[in-house]
Order: sequence, then structure tokens, then C-alpha cells
Amino acid sequence: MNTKNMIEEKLMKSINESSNEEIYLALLQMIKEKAASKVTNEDKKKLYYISAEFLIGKLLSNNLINLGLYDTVKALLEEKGRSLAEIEELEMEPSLGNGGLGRLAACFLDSIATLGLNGDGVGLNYHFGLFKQVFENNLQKETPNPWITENSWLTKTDITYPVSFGGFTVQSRLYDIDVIGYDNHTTKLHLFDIESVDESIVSETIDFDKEDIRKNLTLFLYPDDSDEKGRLLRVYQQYFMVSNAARLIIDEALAKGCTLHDLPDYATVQINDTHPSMIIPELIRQLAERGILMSEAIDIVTRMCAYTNHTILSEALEKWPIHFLEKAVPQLMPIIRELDNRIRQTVTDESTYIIKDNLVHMAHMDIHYGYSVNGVAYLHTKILKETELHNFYQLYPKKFNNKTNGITFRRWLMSCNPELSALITELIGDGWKKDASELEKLLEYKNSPTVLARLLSIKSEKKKELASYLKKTQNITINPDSIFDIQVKRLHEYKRQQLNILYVIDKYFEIKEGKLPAKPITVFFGAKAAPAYTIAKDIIHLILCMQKVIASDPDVSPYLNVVMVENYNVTLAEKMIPACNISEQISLASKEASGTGNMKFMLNGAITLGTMDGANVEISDLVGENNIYSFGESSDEVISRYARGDYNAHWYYENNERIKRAVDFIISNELLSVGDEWFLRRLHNELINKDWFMTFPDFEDYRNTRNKAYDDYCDLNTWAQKMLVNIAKAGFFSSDRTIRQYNEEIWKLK
Ligand code: 26Q
Repeated sequence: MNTKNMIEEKLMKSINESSNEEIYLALLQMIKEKAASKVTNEDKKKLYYISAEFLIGKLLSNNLINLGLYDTVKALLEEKGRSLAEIEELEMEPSLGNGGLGRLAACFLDSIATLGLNGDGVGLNYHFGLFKQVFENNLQKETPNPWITENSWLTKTDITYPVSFGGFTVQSRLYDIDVIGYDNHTTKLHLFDIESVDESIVSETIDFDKEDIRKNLTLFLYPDDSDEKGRLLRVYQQYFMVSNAARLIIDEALAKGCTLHDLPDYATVQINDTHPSMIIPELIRQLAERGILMSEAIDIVTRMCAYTNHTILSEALEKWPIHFLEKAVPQLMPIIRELDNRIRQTVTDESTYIIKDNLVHMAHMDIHYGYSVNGVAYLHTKILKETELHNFYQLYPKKFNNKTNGITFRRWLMSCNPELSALITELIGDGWKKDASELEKLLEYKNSPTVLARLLSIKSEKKKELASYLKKTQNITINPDSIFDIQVKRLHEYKRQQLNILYVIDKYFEIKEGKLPAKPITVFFGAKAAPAYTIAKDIIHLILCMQKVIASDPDVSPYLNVVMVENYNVTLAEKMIPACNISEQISLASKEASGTGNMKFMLNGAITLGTMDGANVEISDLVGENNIYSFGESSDEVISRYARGDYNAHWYYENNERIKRAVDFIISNELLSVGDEWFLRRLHNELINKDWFMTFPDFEDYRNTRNKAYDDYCDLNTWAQKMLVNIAKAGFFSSDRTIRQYNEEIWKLK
């Protein structure tokens, strides 16, 4: 049956007579059916990618692309005067992740399916996901973000397990989402829920009764906030996730004839950061329950589990108080104590013990009782080996390995930028869709004026599209001919949105003094702050106030504008990234494990303005220094500053006129007239007295480098060459490459 007939069969009427909602539902149903007829790899050994987050984004367009139906459906709808983009607006975005880690898991599933590997994702079905951000009085407010509608991508299965906590038991239910690979394979994302979940305990705010686990367990995703108190619910969530995962793993292996003694031949587990680390003691517990002796169970599990570290901020490494675990999951504590005792008997280095000061160090358990430990970019892994996890590296040098992150080009190029995809295919054929290294063939066109002109014209088109989308959805007016300078990512001090806004303030002063930029500039921000992260919220407040101050200043706004988009999410990313000229990747060197936004921007022809941090280092190596704007202190310099402990923010503030002028503007009359004095003073104080992530030492270099980038932009031909080189060299960052490496070096699936 052809696609048109299939859609109309589902509609039971013609496309003409149907509403957009009806068409959306028909497409959803059609895609689910198509997914069911694709091939699933059923080899003996299977990967379980366990993650508290899968930031999958909307699925309609992506699934159509991966099924090879996107162009057909789009054309079919256009023929009838309908637009796929409008239909896509009806789809709710599942917000099942905070940021990078969750989005990485989603890209990995796409690549696992595309490569036809036998691997599924396992996570939780949060009904409200991460909060939705709204701005009120230039402040972030959090509201619930319901995304599950009556007809969604979720399919209810008949798999249900009892999961016991200290004092009570809940019943789980598994829901599946099909993960459709590009071409002919599929896998699944398994999301566990509780049968007794109760959405009605949530009102307009994200405050709810934290006590009744039977009702609230799967309502919310915890925001990335290592400071937040009262995280007991997160322990319940984590245990619920891994207990179900362990059951699923064992049941699926048994069904294939596994004896349990040979479980590592049937299953391998990737632990995505420490959030699923309790899978280790839980698998041991379930094996023991089925008659395997403790020593053997430990050995089996150690041959099954591999751990990925995503952070070097030591305060973000999860350590659970013993009394939390005793209360929530008492059945695990004897096992965790046994695991710790075995280490104490064989290892002298106390810093590696699992239980210390009544805290259970989850990462330590992963490293001792897993067979692989990986970082997510070359520099990150190097820092783990040399400093952060050095003591573990000395114990287990062979376990440590690097897997530089990647992104799926299906979503981050084919789907979000069909115009650029089409141009690439026209120039070099479509081999790049399966083998991203073929993008290098584009280098041949480095001196072709027509190709460079077309790159620029696609970029202009995407900028216009973004401007009109933001006008329509957020009533923001943007000059599409300005330079689009974009920083979108979670708000965190180490990512240094504050450095960016200090630059904006400096530029504001220059314009006031009559030093006008050659081209108008729009500085975009998009960022959610964890609800309890005070300084992060103060930075958002400053950005929003600055947006107002500039917008109402006719001397400045023709040349410079700030736009902070509300509720930055995957959907907005897909519209902002293709429209970007300058990609801000300005974390304090050594702090950003990898970054993946940096890769998405590069692939879409934005030029990176960044520190030598995370994967920026690898981007710089690939494109060469003429095609990236690097600045700032090196990670070695930063690490030794911390070691010396002698950084003095106040000294920079007193000795650098520009820094002082910009920082003091935070408490100027202009800002106080639009903002909240308490919040602005608090931030001012934080910066001049602490500045823990060292924005001041990098300020001058950042300013000069950014100004240079703006100057260079005026020579559009040379700029377009930089764009072309960035696109051509982005192939390395395909998550297909990353997943191939995970498989060859860690999972060893067929
Ligand atoms: C921990 C405890 C309690 C509540 C929340 C959390 C929590 C939740 C999410 C801690 C961390 C996260 C997310 C971390 C994250 O996204 N890390 C990013 O991972 C990316 C993929 O590897 C990297 O590219 C980024 O550099 C890294 O910051």
C-alpha cells in the first residue's frame, strides 16, 4: 500500500477533510505499524543502556526520516495545502532529560538502532519530566510539563514486576517506545512506570507531596542540582529503575536458555553516570535470590557492567548517606557492605573505599565492580586518569578508556536542516548519511564561490525561519540580518553564561561611547536553571534585565540585542542551531566533560568561540586554528590555580577597569530600575568576592577573540570557507562512530 493510502486508511477519510490533529494521529499509527515490521536484532548477547534520562525530543519527523518517508509525506501534505511543520507543532516534547547526558543517551539509541546492534534503553516514564520554564518579572518560574497524551509514542506492555522498598512494595508496568534506526532496524526504549502513579497530586506548581512514594515515584525528573536537599525520592526512583532493569535482563536471558552462570554471555550493561549504579548490588541480590553464591554473583556482575563518567565536578559525584539507603532499600545495604569489605581486604588506598564517613560512593562501586570506565572526550578521560580518578587508574589501568561523545546526524542535520542536507547530498552524494567521514569530500569545494554562496544563503534562510518562529511563539522581534551569536545549554556557573553577559555589558558601553560594531549582533541565550540553584537563577535574572535595558535603549538596540528564549528544549535547539553563526562554548577549561551542543553547531556551519575544554579540543584539532576561535587559560593552568588556591577575584576587579565597569553595571541604576535589587546585589557580590569559575582571568582574551570573530564575519567569503571546513570535519562526531567504538572496545556485541 502506498503512503497516501495508508494515511487515508487510518484517517478513514481524505487528507482534505481531516484536521491537523487527525493527520498527526494517523501518522503516529502508521509509523508504529511500520516500526513493527522492521528487523530487530535478536542475537544472544544484548546491551542494556540504563539511564535516568533519555532526552528524545519530538519523534514524528525523526521517525519519518529514519523510515525514509519524510520527503514523501511532506510532499503529500503540501499537495493538499497542509504543512508537516504545523502538524509537528501538535506533538508534545517528552522532557525526559536535563541536558547533555540525557540527549546523549537518545543519540546513542538512534545509532544503536541504525547500526543494527542488539541493544535497548532502560529508563523511567516521568509523567511531567523536567519542569517547564516560564519567565515572570525577569525571573525563572517552574511549572509542570505534562507530555503524555492519550495517543502517544508509548506502548503499554504486559510486563509488570513487584518492586520492594523498605516497608512497602509497588507494582511496576513497562511502557515501550520504538526506536527506529535509519534504514531497516529497530530497537526499544523501555520506560518503567508504577501502576499506582497519581498525577492529580500535582497542581499548578512543581511542589507536591514528597512522602507518598506509591503515588509520586514517576511524576518528575529531578533537576541537575547537586545541592538540593531532600533527595530521598531520587533514591527510590533509581532503585525502582534498576530493580526493574535487573528483572528484565535476567528474564530475557533465561528465555534464551541462559543458566545464569553464563549471564555475561547474554547481557552487558552500560551505566550512564552513577544514576543507575545500584544495578550492581541489585543484580547481585537477584542472582543470589536465584541460588547463585555471593562470590560467583559478584564475579558475574563485574563482568557485565561498564560505567561512563560524565562529570569532573567532584560535588556532582553521587554519594548517598547510608541512612537513606537503609530506609529506602535496606535489602541492598548488606550487599554494598560486602562489596566494600572485599575492597578493604585487598586494597590499601582508603580513598577508593565504597563506604566512607557514612556515605556510599556510587562511582567507587562502579569502578571496582565494573569491567570498563570511560570518559566522554579525550581531555576529560585524561583528567580522570591523571587527577580526579588517578588512584583508581593506578589500581585498574586497563579498565580506563575514552569514548568521545557524538550526535546523531539524522536529527541534527537531516531533520533540523533539510536544506543543508540536500546541498551536501547534491555535492558529494548520500554516502555521508551512513558514513559520516565522507563529509570530508566537501573540502573539494573550499574555493567554489557558488558553493560558498549557497552555504551562506541556507544560513540566512534558517536565520529568517528562527526569527519568524520566535516572533510567532514568544513574540520576540529579531533582526535576521544580524550576527546570530548563541549560547544554549543548562545554566551552570562552570559553563559561564556570566562571562558572555559581561561581554555584552562591555559592548553596550562601547556602543554608548559611539564605538559601533560593523554588523548588528543578536546574542541568544537559552538555559534552564535548577530550581534550587540560586546563583544560576540570579544569572538568568541579569540576562533578562539586560535584554530589557538594551531593548528600550534606542542608542544601542540597532546594533546589539540580547534574546533569552523561554523554555529551551530539544525543539528549540533544532531551530536555533541551524541558524547560528557563532557557537559559544566558553566553559572554564577542565570543567565541561565534553559538550555535545558544540558538535551540533559545527555540523550546521556555526564557528566555535570556545575554551580548550571538553570536545572543543578535538574540534580545534580537526578544523585547525583558522577555523575556530579559541581563548582562555588551559585546563592545566586552571587545575593548578585550584591546587594553589590563590585565585583572587577581587584583585582582577580592582585592577582591570573594563571588568570593574562591566561588573558594577549589575548594580547600576539602569539595571536596578528593571530588576530586583536583592538578586542583582547578590550576584555582584558573588562575582567580585568569589567568582569560583574564574571568569575574570579569561575576560580580556575572550573579549578580544570575540571581537575578532565579529570582524572576520564581515569578510563573508572567508567566513563561508570556515563554515565549510567545520561541516566537512564534523564527521568524527557522528554518534555512529562513538557507538561503533563502544561496541568494539566495551560491549563486543556482534
Ligand atoms: C544528580 C543528583 C541529584 C539530582 C540530579 C543529578 C544529576 C542529573 C543530571 C546530575 C547530573 C546530570 C547531568 C549531567 C550532564 O548532563 N552531564 C553532561 O554530559 C554530557 C554527555 O556526556 C557532556 O557532554 C557534558 O559535558 C556533561 O556536562
